[in-house]
Amino acid sequence: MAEFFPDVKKIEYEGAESKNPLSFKHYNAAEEVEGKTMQEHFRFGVAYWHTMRGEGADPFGPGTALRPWEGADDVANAQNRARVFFEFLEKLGAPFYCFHDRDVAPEGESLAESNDNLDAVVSVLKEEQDRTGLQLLWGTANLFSNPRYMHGAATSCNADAFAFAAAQVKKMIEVTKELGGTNYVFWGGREGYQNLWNTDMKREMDHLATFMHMAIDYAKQIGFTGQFLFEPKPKEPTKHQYDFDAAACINFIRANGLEDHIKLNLETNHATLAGHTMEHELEYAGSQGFLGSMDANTGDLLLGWDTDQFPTDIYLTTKCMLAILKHGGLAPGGVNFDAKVRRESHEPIDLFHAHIGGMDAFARGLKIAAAIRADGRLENFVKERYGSWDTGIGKDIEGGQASFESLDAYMLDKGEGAPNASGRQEFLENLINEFI
Ligand code: XUL
Ligand code: CO
Repeated sequence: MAEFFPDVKKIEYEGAESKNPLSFKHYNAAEEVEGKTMQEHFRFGVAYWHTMRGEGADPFGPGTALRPWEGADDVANAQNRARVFFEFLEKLGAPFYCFHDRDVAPEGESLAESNDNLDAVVSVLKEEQDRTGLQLLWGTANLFSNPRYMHGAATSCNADAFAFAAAQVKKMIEVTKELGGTNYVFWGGREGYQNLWNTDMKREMDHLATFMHMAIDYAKQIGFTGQFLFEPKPKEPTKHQYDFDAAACINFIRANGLEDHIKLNLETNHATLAGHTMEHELEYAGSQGFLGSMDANTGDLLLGWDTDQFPTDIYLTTKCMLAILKHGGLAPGGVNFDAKVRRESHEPIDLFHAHIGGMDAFARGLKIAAAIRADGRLENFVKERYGSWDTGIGKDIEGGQASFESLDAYMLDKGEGAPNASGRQEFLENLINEFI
């Protein structure tokens, strides 16, 4: 088969001194950090929808991307595109990928035709996985592009839209199983509302819970053991998405008895749209036992939408990796680049620059986070800050040996509490800067 990136050889780790833009300066797949290789820490994934299907269109103009392998929107070209993708993955050295059903194969005139189209491309994906050893991190169904989902899918007012979505998810769970995917993602594309005048919120959310129980039952029935993941996002396309943020998702999961089956796939730009930082979302999910995987990207804080840019900010990746290491890592999840090159970066080579930059930024974040943890001053500071809970009255409260009455007696006797210590925020910010 002809090469589609003839000017690019396999991207190698060349070290921090290298000036070769097509090399890794920090991502060294085999290098061990805290007892695991970088490859095992990150489990980097490439998003098919952005990398292969993103053309750079925006509301003001059509796509600009030069993609010499593109042609008719038919199954033959979809199969060829899948082979191009694996050449890209192999040369980049990312071990995983992710896709929606409709990214890889054209939608047909009927559900049956769409399923046939999908099968025809999945057989190429399978062949390419077997040839290269590359793996599927997660599969998902596109329940938001087709006009039938204008009111949502599992939360639509139209029961047939729910039924169609169920059929699509059924098929994609089967496909994800066939390809050995380690996770399956539910991003609630249009699961939300624009206007409460026409919306029965309670009924819509109950339908979403019913949908998830059906998905879990079907996965069990066919023996799919991958992890189910919810991907929170607060807005866009709907004004108010039901999966707003980690806290809203976890509440929904627990309220509907889904906690043994669903974790979270957190995305940086979704966190910032929700008014949070990504480290907040990672920490919240991790502390509640729901950290599953991440969609790595970054937003532009001067714009108010999901710009899905590649992450290059070392502070951001350091904070992400501190949270991920603290909560025991992401596997079977991973770090999927849900990110796209800018409309102006329209040449195929830009796809390499973008992914190399993201992988290197995460590798630096990992090394910095590991150094901060090995140093121990940050951890000790936090431990000491909560020292009043390790002995005396604090220990009694945490141990369940206190009541309002006993605390009232304690304070009446003591008169006033112990003085507060400084939070030392600036001291700690300076401490982190020692490592960046
Ligand atoms: C949308 C988004 C999706 C999901 C998968 O903002 O992030 O691409 O990751 O459906
Ligand atoms: Co995403």
